[in-house]
Amino acid sequence: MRDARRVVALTGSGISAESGVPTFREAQTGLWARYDPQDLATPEAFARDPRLVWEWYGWRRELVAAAEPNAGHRALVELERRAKAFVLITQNVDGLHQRAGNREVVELHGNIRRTRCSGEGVIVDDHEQGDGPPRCAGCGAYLRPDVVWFGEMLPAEAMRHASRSAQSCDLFLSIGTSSLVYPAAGLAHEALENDATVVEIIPGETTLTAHVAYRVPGAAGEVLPELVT
Ligand code: BV8
Repeated sequence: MRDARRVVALTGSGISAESGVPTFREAQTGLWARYDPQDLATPEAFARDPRLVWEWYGWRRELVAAAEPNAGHRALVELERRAKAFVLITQNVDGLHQRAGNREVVELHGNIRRTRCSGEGVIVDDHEQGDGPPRCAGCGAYLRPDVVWFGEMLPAEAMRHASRSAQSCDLFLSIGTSSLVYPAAGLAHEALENDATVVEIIPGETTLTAHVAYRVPGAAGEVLPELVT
């Protein structure tokens, strides 16, 4: 990694697992065990049952608020400091990379700590806490988490920046992601098509594994500090 000139890291929920934030497809605990996150993280679910979806995000927000960045997050802060050029792209919505100290984080799927009006799209910082989603004081539409749901477009500028970075890097790290969700999962293939070395850091195999130069099996919090220092 020392002589890589342009490094890109793409992270998924696996990097936050050691901070106590359940990975996206891991069996959810307690009340939420019987729900498939993929069914809840959709505009249709929110339209059908806004209170259920709002409460699911409230539960996740509490988990995120109680979480601390782990050694994996901190290793990427060190990598940003050391690498000649470094771009951190995340699918995660927990804001832990920013809390660890990364200065520039490309958030492809939004951020659970932000709330926006589902009508006007503006970010709403303060709203009353009640059961079920509050309504926008301006237009009366429900407020919603500022995340990208399945079936929704990713933020155009973030995706453009991510794709350009993947196409021009010489080292692409895929960290803690099952590489199932598109278009984010396509970034590693864009790096491969441009002759970058792709390294996957993940405990098990994924659909990407067969295509990468190296897979480093293990937890991000253990592997990354070794790789970066
Ligand atoms: C879109 C926010 C236009 C919400 C999320 C082709 C092109 C474009 C779209 C599609 C396509 N094919 C299908 C689609 C539709 C869909 C999609 O990809 N579906 C998949 C499931 C097939 N994509 C979309 O809808 C996207 N929108 O493209 O719009 C469009 C729409 C429809 C049709 C065509 C075009 C929007 C996708 C964004 C959805 N929102 N999150 C929220 O969080 O509530 S995605 C969600 O999944 C999270 O953000 C999460 O980060 C992301 C990816 O999951 P992972 O992070 O990989 O998590 P997972 O649990 O799967 O894996 C974790 C891994 O970590 C595991 O392998 C585990 O072993 C490992 N691990 C565990 N512990 C550790 C570890 N690794 C390291 N260290 C550890 N300690």
